[in-house]
Amino acid sequence: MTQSALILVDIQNDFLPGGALEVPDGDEVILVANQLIAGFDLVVATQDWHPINHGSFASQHPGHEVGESVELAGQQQILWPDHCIQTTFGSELASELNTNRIQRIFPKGTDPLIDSYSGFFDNGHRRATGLADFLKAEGVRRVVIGGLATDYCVKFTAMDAQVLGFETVLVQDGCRGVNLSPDDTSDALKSMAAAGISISDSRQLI
Ligand code: VGL
Ligand code: ZN
Repeated sequence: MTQSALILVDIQNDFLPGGALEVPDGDEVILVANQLIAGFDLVVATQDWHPINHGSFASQHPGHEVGESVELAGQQQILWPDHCIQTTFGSELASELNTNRIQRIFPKGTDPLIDSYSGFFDNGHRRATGLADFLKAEGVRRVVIGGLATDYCVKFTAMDAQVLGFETVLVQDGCRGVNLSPDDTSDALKSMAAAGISISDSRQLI
């Protein structure tokens, strides 16, 4: 039997309504995640885990605003509000999420000089988080992905999973997008589908 893993991306307080980088209706992914969790032997999570001076924060770039793009250590970087600062409430996984069966949590975005949208690698693909090695060691061949946000961390995680050779399934109703531009989420879904990722629905998977 194909070993499947569920990857829950960044279901953290700061991405929920009222959080520092709120994703519209982001809280709606929690119920879907909890339903999915019950159906998987292997569940992992990623956690955006920034130091207080992270270079993706607009606060670190005087004269620049949230949503602008700047160069950060040689790479283009979109500026965000301060979010998911290590050990703060905003960085904690959502309290309503059933974390009992999450075997391992992979922190990312810890280097102040580079962001990490993907749960597998930083945005420069320089350093791995260990997620790929972990999944391979567990014999995983198929990954099912949900969480926040569809147009950033979910998309980059899914794209890397597909390139790494996992059969990759995106749970459309189990994720929500930031939509800095209104079409970002639908564009992200199109790019993922074009890359060979299956766009599915929790009802087909539970
Ligand atoms: C995310 C922007 C900045 C995400 C994380 O989880 O999608 N987006 N940091
Ligand atoms: Zn972040």
